[in-house]
Amino acid sequence: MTRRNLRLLHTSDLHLGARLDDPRTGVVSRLVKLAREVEADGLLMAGDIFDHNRVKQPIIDNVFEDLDRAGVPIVILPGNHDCLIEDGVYVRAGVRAGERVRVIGLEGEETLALHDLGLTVWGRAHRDHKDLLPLKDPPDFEPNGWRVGIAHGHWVKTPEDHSRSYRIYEEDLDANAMDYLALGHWDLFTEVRATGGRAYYSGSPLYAGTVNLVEMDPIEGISVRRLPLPD
Ligand SMILES: [Mn+2]
Repeated sequence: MTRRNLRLLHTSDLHLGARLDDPRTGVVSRLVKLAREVEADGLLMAGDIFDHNRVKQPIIDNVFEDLDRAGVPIVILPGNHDCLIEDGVYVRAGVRAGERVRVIGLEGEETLALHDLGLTVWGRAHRDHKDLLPLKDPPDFEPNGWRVGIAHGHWVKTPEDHSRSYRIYEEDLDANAMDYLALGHWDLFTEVRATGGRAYYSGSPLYAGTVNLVEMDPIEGISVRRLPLPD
């Protein structure tokens, strides 16, 4: 795969279905509108897109229909709230590999090759409510093309953080030779120090008010900007 200019949107933690009276799915159509406005090549969704796995079927169906309207590849990583359990949201969404909206881990895979974009995406889905180290032991990536990681977990910054679940350690960040690491689990936008590439939490659009626009240029490198969602 060869590297070409790419524009990716990165978001996480929409927590759709958190309230029975308001599933908040309007944020999905605004996301799709933004993807069209900025002519994004793809969308990365780094976990907790749904608040829980008992979300009603019509809400799930609407969300996936809306996402499909973006007209570009979308990669979803199941988080701790929307983990990949049997009868969970993603199993009930009936998403199959090869379609436009893809869920990492649904067929056991951790790596998705998006050949049209010259992009490999790696991520480890939460499969249950147990603890998980989202960035431990990454695979060998293809030598060519863009390498993007997607992870849902807690960046360990201080000794207190060692008691948290889903820990992302400094050494995991350093060991991952990725061009961009799309993180989820935190509600606020955060730039994470990493030596190998660029790592960011997008934050939840509900709290951060923005999503990340990741511009990947084979000559200029990676740049990240925050964009507000359109009305
Ligand atoms: Mn989470």
